[in-house]
Amino acid sequence: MPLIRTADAIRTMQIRGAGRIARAAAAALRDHAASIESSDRVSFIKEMTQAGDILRSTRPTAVSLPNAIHIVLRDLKNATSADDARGIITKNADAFIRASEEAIQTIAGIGARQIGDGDTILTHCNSEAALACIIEAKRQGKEIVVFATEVRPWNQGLLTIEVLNRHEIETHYIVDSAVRAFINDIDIVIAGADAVCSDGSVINKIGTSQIALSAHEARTKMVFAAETYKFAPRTLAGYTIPIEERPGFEVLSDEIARKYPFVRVRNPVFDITPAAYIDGIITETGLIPPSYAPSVISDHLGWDLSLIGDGAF
Ligand code: RUB
Repeated sequence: MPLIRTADAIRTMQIRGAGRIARAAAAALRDHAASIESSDRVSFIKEMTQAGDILRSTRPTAVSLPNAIHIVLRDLKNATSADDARGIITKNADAFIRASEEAIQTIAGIGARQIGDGDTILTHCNSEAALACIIEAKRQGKEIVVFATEVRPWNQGLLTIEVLNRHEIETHYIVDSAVRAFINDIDIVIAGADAVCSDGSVINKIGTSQIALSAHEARTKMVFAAETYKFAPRTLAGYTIPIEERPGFEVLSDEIARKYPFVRVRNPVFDITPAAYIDGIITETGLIPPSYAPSVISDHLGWDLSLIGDGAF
């Protein structure tokens, strides 16, 4: 898919979910690099940097997106020619996509061990990492039941129940506000992540933090499934992650909204679950407590404060 079309598809949420967004961006950069005719090294690198900026500006919250762009473009300064730079991008993009898919498989194995035979699991939004854990538990022969939320206003829960149904997993579909009514029936909550911050908090689909609060109150285990490219280096330097707020018409049609000129719809699409409400984060490097987030950023991803400037992410 051409770069501009990928950027549009991410912006309009035809491509959505932090992992899929990251892989689509990596593939778009690789394909864009192949399509550039210039043989001039400097203009090639300039054009690829602009391409990265276009993709980065599509959605602000999922850190997997800037992380993927950084990984694909990071070695360009060492390129000796435009052809060399193209080769580096292809290699980095393919390696990132492969590593992302492998990470989800590893997470599935670790996450499935968190799920007991006979367990009832709650999941929110549509996370391929969280679903991979549930599907793997089912594959291992565990008898499981899943509660899946509706996820207003985009109804990503419909995508989730399609996947669960395809894997013949018994599922209860509930409105978001019914979570607390059912929380005592739940053994474990498994959600995905758009960003993991250095203080161990996790940013995910709006409503996740309310679920975490309910789970905490009910002493129900709450874990997140997150590949390490969802950890946010900038948060180590004190930067915060912007929470995307989408247009009001996604919640209330313009036709109704026009009748109420004093009413303003607010539509933040992510929220922050504090570390205190998180029992564990399942990554491809293992099941870790939220307090390990800084070490994932510095030891595993290789970031330190000197590398995190205003120009970085
Ligand atoms: C998707 C969402 C998902 C995370 C993790 O939000 O919040 O839970 O991105 O997903 P949106 P995954 O639909 O607004 O993109 O595990 O697939 O990366």
